[in-house]
Amino acid sequence: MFITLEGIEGAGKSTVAAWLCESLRARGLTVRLTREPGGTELAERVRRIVLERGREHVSGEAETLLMFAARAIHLDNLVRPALDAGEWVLSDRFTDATRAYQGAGRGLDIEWIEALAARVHADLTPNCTLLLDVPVELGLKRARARRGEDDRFEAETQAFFERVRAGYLALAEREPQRIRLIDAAAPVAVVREQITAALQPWLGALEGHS
Ligand code: Z5A
Repeated sequence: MFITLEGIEGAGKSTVAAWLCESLRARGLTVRLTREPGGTELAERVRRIVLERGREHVSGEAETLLMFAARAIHLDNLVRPALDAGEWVLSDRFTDATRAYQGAGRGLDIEWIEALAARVHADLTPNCTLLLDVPVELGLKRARARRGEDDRFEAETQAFFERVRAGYLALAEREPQRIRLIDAAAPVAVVREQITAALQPWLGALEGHS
């Protein structure tokens, strides 16, 4: 079972990821909690490169290729081996983030992004993607209340995050079976209830087997 969490910054992905991981483990599942870009030692090094605000210009194309480089390393060294071993993998972001940030946000050619996705993981699509949706103003307010220095994405404009959010919502409309829309402006307890309900088809099947 491959579950991904998506949303703009400050949507609450990390908060939900830690709770969901514990709650799945409490059901006796072996769960690997990971994130993108990153997740393995080498992919985390690529993450630092792609997020840092250096002096050199990083084009949208370079950014996209770095995301897929980190992803290919992450898939080979963590995600595929864990799934092959029967574990559940819970990833804070995956390729929908590239579609939303580099595609909708930066305006890069979506067909090029899909071609890279097909090349890197034609064999793998998340079973379920939880899209934590919040109005941009609320997400940015939550994120800004918490962090230190801005990385390259955190320094982006509100208009950029509006395009990213709209990109995510369009993906959810296109793939409603896989991408479950969660109202993440709600209190944490209500967000958790929505997630438990979204995962019920899989959790119910587990209970049926126990
Ligand atoms: N990126 C990309 O461009 N392309 C790609 O392909 C990939 C990524 C994979 C790093 O991602 C950047 O990489 C990201 C997109 C880009 N940049 N941005 N933006 P990241 O996931 O590591 O970074 P992030 O999105 O900035 O994470 P975040 O700001 O930590 O957001 P979050 O994990 O969704 O939020 P949180 O830390 O769980 O919660 C934020 C605060 O809100 C915190 O104080 C919580 O206690 C609070 N919170 C959470 N939920 C609630 C509720 N329900 N009510 C009230 N308060 C809450």
